[in-house]
Amino acid sequence: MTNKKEVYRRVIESISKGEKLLAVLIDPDKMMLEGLSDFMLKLNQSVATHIFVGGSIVSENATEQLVIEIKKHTSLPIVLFPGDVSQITKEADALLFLSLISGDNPEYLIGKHVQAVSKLKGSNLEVISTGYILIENGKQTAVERVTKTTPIPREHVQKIADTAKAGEWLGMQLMYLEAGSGALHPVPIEIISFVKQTLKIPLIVGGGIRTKTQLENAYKAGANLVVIGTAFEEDERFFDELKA
Ligand code: 1GP
Repeated sequence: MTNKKEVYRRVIESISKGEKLLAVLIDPDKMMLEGLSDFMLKLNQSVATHIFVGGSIVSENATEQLVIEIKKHTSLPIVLFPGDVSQITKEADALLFLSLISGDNPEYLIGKHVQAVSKLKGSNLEVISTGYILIENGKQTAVERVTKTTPIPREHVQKIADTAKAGEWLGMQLMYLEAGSGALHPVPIEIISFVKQTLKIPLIVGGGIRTKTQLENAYKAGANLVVIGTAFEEDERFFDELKA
């Protein structure tokens, strides 16, 4: 059965029209359900186009409960961005089926994926194969700790671009350049534009983006979709700043 939101097809369509996409990342471990309706009110009035749900360490069932609640407040597509198989829930619209291709931990290249299959079979979730590249940002991030992988140094631009291209040639549908949640430095614009030149698939960029200028710079450099979590978590007025 086709998922009615057709998330990937619409991403491609938006990009072909020159639109820039913004995903608000909601971490089930940090978002209190009591605060959700106010947060969603702001989100719905903002320029956000997608809601990503996920985190590095999330307690069992928290993701499903949160997605059910979010759905009551929005018609935006809800996309799982899971740190672990336990975060997969059929309540969402789509799933980023992430391969951590910057690292060499087989669990995050194929192991978790195999475990996920029994949860995905029979669900209506749209599965979107996504290459995930962790780039060093100045401090250790949760992804690094949890996955026990080393990010690619920022100065290894060619290696980052080659990793992205290899992912595309392996058939991945999206490529995600990640500095890590709460990163000190977002992915540098030079890296975004260099990677973008080599890729045909859409480019996602996230981690450490806290200002409208950083967001615009990421788009100018070639990001098709930007993911922001911490800046909204820390201050919901950031939703209004982006409109101004
Ligand atoms: C993390 O890229 C996302 O996986 C978003 O990062 O929380 O720093 O915005 P921030």
